[in-house]
Amino acid sequence: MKRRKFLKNTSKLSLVGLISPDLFETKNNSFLINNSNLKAPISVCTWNFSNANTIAGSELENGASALDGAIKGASVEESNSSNTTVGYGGAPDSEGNVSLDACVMNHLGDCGSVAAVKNVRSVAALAKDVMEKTPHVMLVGEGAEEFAISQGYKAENLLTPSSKKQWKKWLDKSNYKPIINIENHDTIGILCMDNKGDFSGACSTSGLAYKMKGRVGDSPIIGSGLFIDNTIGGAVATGMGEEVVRTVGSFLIVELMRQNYTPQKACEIAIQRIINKEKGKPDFQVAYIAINKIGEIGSYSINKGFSYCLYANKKNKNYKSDSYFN
Ligand code: SD4
Repeated sequence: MKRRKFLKNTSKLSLVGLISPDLFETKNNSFLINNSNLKAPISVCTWNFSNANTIAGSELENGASALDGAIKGASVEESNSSNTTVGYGGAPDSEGNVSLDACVMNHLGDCGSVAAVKNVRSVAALAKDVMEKTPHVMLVGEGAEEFAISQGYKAENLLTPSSKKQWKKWLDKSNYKPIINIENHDTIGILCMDNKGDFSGACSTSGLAYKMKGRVGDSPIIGSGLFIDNTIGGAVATGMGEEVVRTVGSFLIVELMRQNYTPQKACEIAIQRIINKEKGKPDFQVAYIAINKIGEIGSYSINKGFSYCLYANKKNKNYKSDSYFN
């Protein structure tokens, strides 16, 4: 309650100019304070993953920690073979091998990450194991796979017949070109606030379809694909990972929220950073979602077509995100 009051008061300070809006000019130059009525637990995730987000939300209702809720939600998409951007059924690299990236971060600021992992679908859980059972933050490739097997994860071929067929079709032209919101979308980034008001998040992906062998995007990079600060909130990214890494997007959003920007405004500023580098309309998509300590939600993308799910007050709903270009 005290913190809530503090945030409201400092929001007013930012409106009277302690934080200069000119520093962060964006398309919608608004300082809307979206006072939230949302109460913990809350789960918010990228895209229309209603099932994943509802399962995460129900876990939280049943007393799961924010970290376990986020991993449970991510695992739904990791096992959804029709999602070709996450886990089992993910689109392969240009050589036909599915390789996965994921990370998690908890309320203590601890984090774990895995990248370029083949043959193991539950990479968000694996990232948690890296965080909890090793002295390290990140394991990649063979080392991550060996660690997974030592922890009892099942080794399996992640390339489904349908993903193989699509890849073979792509091979005919083998022209690497991301298509906004068609191919290369559907990474799950999920932010949870548990009954205690603590935050955690997870991000899980197979990356860009037909990427170069060994390519790693933003999703396993702490601060780019995901960042949590329990005193502030959290943010996650989806879309063209290279652009997110170049601007350290999720960390940027959390730091802006620390300066008392709303999650919405912080997401807009982070997208604006990417836009500023581009001449003309980018032919790729990047989208962010964010949440702060008082349950305010933000979401913004470069191009239209992005949506997110919010589970709160025991209900899950999909919301269309605002975008820079309409
Ligand atoms: C990546 N950001 O590897 C991921 C791809 C993605 O929805 O988010 N797709 O660049």
